[in-house]
Amino acid sequence: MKFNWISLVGLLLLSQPSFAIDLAGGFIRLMPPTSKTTAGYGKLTSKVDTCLVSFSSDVANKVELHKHSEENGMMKMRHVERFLVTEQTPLNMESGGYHLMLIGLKRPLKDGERIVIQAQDEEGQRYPLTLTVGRDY
Ligand SMILES: [Cu+2]
Repeated sequence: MKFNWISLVGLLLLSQPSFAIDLAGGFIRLMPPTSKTTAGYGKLTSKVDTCLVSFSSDVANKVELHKHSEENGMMKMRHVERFLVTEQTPLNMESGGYHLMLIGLKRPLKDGERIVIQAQDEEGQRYPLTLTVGRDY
C-alpha cells in the first residue's frame, strides 16, 4: 500500500486542535455506578478571546456548562449558554460555582479514567479537553 505522505501530514496539521485553549486540573467527579449525572471541573484558560457555546462527550447524552448560585437562600444551578474566555477571564470551574454537567451517562465512569469533552466556540471550532475521573477534587 502506498501512502501519500504529503497529504497525510497536511491532514494531520488541519485536524490539529488549536492550542489557544488549555484546561488545567481537569477532573470529573466519580459517582456511584447507578448515577446518570456527574460534574466536571478545572481551570480553562485561553490566549485569545474565545466564546464557548457548547460542549459534548461520547460518554454522555448531553454536556452543559452550569453555574451554581444562591437564590433566596437556595442553591440553584443554571445552564450558561455562552462563556467568553479571555486572557483576563478564565473559566474557573470548581465545586459550588461553574461546572460541566454530564447528563445521561451512557456507562459508569471508572476511577482514573480519562474522558474527553469537546468544547465548541461560536465559529464551530472544537477544542478537546481531557478530564480525569476521580473521587476528590
Ligand atoms: Cu449542574
